[in-house]
Amino acid sequence: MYNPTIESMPLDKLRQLQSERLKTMLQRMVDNVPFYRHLLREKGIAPGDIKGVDDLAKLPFTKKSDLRDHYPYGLFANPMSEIRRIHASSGTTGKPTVVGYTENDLNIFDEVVARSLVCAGAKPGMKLHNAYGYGLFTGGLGMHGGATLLGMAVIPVSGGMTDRQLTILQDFEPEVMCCTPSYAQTLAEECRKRGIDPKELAVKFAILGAEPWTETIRSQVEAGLDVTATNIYGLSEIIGPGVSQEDFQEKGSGSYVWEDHFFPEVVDRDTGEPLPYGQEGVLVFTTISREAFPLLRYWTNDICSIYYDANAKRTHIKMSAIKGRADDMLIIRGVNLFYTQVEEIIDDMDFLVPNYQLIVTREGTMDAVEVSCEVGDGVNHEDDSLAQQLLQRIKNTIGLSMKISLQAPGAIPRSQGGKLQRVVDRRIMA
Ligand code: DLL
Repeated sequence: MYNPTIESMPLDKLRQLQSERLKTMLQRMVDNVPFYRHLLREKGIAPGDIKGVDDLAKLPFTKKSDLRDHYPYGLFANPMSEIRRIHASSGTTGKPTVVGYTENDLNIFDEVVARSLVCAGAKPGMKLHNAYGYGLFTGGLGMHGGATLLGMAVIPVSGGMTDRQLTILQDFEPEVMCCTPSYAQTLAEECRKRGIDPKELAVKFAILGAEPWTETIRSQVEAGLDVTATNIYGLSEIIGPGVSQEDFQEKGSGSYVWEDHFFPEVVDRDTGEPLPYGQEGVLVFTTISREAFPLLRYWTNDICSIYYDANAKRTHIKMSAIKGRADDMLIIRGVNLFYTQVEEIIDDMDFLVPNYQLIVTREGTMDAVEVSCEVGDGVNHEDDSLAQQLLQRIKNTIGLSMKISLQAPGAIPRSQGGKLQRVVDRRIMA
């Protein structure tokens, strides 16, 4: 553990700490952020009405549209003279979401990333191959700061330039690497193509996040790079990477949410009502200790569940892997569809590998999905019986008929360093 006092704090103490932090934050919001001052006044809520985190459900949500409406700095709670860094996440449409950090916020960012690194298997003295993009994206600089605080030597490779990444992995001998899971797939595949024996690489741990991924991708990356791969989750609005992290010795049981800083709730996608632990819904965060960019019940749009794990080393709550984003959910002939549902089926079929795309088109008034997926080495992609098997399985499991187009190995675009687009939406063009 990086900070045992906090990471294994008894739950009643943790609730007290969270409640104190929430009350302080609410007062700061009302004092310094006109948007929240008006919002709470409109709802008839004074900061004093909120006694602690148990009262959170009385408070309104903050949505991405609120951030856009106050672009770029309208929700900052500190004057610019106290801001030390600005990051932004590029939306698929329109202006980016801009977030600010005070010095104290950056210290918290470093600490939660340092905790996450230890959770993933990293130790002081190790080298981190950091292949998250450096720049406005929080991944590169976020991991960098945490690793520096932990006492690691950071190799700031950033994303892309796969040849150079492989040379660095071979020659600089980093024990830990971090990048998106789809880019880790690319690196694993390139090692195989070039005859690089992963056992000869020093790298032991891979910290993967910034996009949804599945157990099959984990197996593929772990075998292809000879690493233990864990999940890191985060979003720029809340801080960046390091909102939650999976422990390398508790793989598959979910990721610890650093809830002394980021208070999580899971709510019903339609009604906004908080859901019981273990039930899947929209993940919502309240940033109880952020200074420059405090957010009340921020609607992340990410779909998962949260739960306490009695067998866990730490006391903090865990979250399941993200199934998808509510705004990425496709509604095809009335059926809700996340691309990860198709991925799970692909994972289950021996003759396929999880290199795939879903292509959404409109035929007349109906939306249709084509699954374009690679077959494994040595499998004939033109064998129609294989396409039929996949079609049938999707029909039986999801209840939808999809066009299947099996591809030869290597045909589907790979991640060139960043997040990979799994869904190609051609409806707008149609
Ligand atoms: O992706 C921060 C990050 C950097 C996380 C590096 C992990 C590693 P944004 O660009 O603001 O920030 O995108 C945030 O990415 O709301 C999720 O939809 C998705 N996401 C992030 N981590 C995961 C993950 C960074 N582990 C959005 N699994 C979030 C699934 C993830 N989705």
